[in-house]
Amino acid sequence: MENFTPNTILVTGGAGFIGSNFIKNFMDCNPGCKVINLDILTYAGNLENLKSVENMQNYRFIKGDIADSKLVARLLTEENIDAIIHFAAESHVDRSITGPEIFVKTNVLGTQILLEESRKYWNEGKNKPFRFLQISTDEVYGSLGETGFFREDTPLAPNSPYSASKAAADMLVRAYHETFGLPTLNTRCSNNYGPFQFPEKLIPLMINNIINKKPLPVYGDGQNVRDWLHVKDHSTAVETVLKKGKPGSLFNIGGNNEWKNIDIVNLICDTLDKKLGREQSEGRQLITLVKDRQGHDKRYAIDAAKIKNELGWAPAHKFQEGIIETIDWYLENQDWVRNVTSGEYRNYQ
Ligand code: NAD
Ligand code: TDX
Repeated sequence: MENFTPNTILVTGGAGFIGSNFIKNFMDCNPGCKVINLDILTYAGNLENLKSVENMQNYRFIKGDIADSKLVARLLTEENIDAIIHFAAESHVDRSITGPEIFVKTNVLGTQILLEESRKYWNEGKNKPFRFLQISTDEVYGSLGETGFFREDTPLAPNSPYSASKAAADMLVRAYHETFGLPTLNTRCSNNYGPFQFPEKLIPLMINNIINKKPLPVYGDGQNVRDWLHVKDHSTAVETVLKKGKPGSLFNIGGNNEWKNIDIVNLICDTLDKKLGREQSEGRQLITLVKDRQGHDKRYAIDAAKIKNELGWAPAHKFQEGIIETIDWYLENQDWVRNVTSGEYRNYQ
């Protein structure tokens, strides 16, 4: 199949963890493509993440809301956009339990507005080559038992307000393809790790707390399983789907890398004990089993055979190396961590 080669892409949520990693990797590999980054800069969006590209000719940042239909319509036309890569979302499960409304507003309504403006723009452009790529998550499938994997045909069974909002968005993407023929793509990735992840998520939270000798809150019995993928591998998978995926198709993305939460936390503790020259097991003594997350999914595991067989994508990062590099990145970027945990970064963006 012929590759889709965009000249200009609109990335939403490009100041967040995965979006910013994607933009940097994509611009490295596609120097001829212009990247427009639309991000409202919530607590999770940080322009510090994009320092290395901010002055490049082929990069433009716009502070704005994906739910602002006029702004989206203007950007699509003004920049002659060929593809939208839609990362923008409220992304933290715990926040969706204490405050679900913004998840519906951003993840469902925001996605619908982007789809609607894309449809109008694509129709006006006499159906020029265009892609709408929805970045979704394995959490839409719900929870697995001890065995089995999520495949693309696994029924959706979201258990948190976050995953329900992502599932609703996926269904709208599907509907815009089926009803209007909009050339959509949809990816569902497993848990990402790597640099620039906000320290509310498991891995950066544990690293940060160990460094600062604070308790390590492990939910329930710590036996829940997640399938971890390096954020750079997620980026290459998204780029592959964008360029080679058939419109209307859906791809799972995963690293075949399952870990119990407690084993990851132990690994981070032991690694940091050595790196910080602390006594053996000093880190592990900080582990505190706390009340379980409500509706806590037991196990996620992705079957990524489709993207491998159809598009030839496979992860390049080995977890044992990627996690050490990630720990090193947090050790070397304590200013970044201090800024985001104090909220200071919000004063100058
Ligand atoms: P993140 O929370 O780090 O970043 C989200 C970004 O979206 C932020 O920069 C924020 O400012 C922006 N944003 C939020 N609301 C917006 C709005 N109304 N308009 C414009 N921008 C807005 O999230 P992340 O971890 O980078 O996740 C990115 C995407 O990938 C999400 O769609 C998420 O569901 C999906 N995903 C994440 C993971 C993971 O492990 N983190 C795994 C699979 C899929
Ligand atoms: O303090 C904690 N203690 C703990 O035990 C935190 C923050 C998490 N956990 C557990 C809950 C999960 O089983 O660790 C696991 C990972 O938690 P998160 O980092 O919050 O990720 P998760 O809930 O699995 O969701 C992530 O992966 C899928 C992302 O946040 C989503 O955006 C993505 O869609």
